[in-house]
Amino acid sequence: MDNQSFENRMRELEYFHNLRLLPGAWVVVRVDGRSFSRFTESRFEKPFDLQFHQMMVQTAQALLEEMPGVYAYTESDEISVLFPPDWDFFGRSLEKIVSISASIASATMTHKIGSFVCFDSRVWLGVNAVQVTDYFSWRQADATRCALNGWCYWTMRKLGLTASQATAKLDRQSEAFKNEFLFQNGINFNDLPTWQRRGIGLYWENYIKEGYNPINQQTVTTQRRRIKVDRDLPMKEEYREFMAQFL
Ligand SMILES: Nc1nc2c(ncn2[C@@H]2O[C@H](COP(=O)(O)OP(=O)(O)O)[C@@H](O)[C@H]2O)c(=O)[nH]1
Ligand SMILES: [Mg+2]
Repeated sequence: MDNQSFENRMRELEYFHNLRLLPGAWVVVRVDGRSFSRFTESRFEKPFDLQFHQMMVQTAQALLEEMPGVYAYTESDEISVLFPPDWDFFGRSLEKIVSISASIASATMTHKIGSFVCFDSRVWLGVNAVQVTDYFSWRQADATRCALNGWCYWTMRKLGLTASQATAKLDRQSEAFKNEFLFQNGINFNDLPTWQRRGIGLYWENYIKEGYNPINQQTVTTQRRRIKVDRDLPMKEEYREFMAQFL
């Protein structure tokens, strides 16, 4: 067997390497922290820790810049990044996209948090703008549901219930029950910070940068791009309308 056929035979066994994302489809890459509850429980404020979420925002920013995407959304320990239909990162190779996104997220968060953490990554495909809007509404609804549940769970724990008692008490309970439980304990869910209830969005914005030209001693202005971190996202129908600017 010559070297070339040996080379080819070995390459053929990189079986999934030729998988490409559907041309012309919208792409969302979602990374999720692996077993984050294991270390967040002892190291961070519960149910929400501002510092932890600032590190998630920095990780989302790294993904938005490096890949590069048009919109990123983070809630809990996950980040979704949206890419347009003509996005051509590594020729839309699935293996490259999931491995590089997981690497960027893991490296950034490890650096920020100061201990080893990792993320998994997956790809979601949308064939039109409505599906993309549905996707982000879905993740936002998950954020709201988890925030309500998390606040109830940790309020119960602080009242002395064990993990299994609190879980059992919340099992299959309605939203109204959970809101009322919090209210009885001095927490108005709707008054909690917006970022906890709706998640955080990141997107590019243009701004005017002023400079000084020492040669002709004049002020010059240039248009630049930077990432805006939006901790005050709208919700439900308004969020769907807000998403239209990226689609
Ligand atoms: N203490 C704390 N934990 C958080 C915060 N945000 C997310 N988490 C944790 O991240 C977990 C995310 O859920 P999931 O991905 O299903 O859990 P995993 O499999 O352990 O990563 C939550 O259950 C929380 O334990 C936060 O602000 N504070
Ligand atoms: Mg996780």
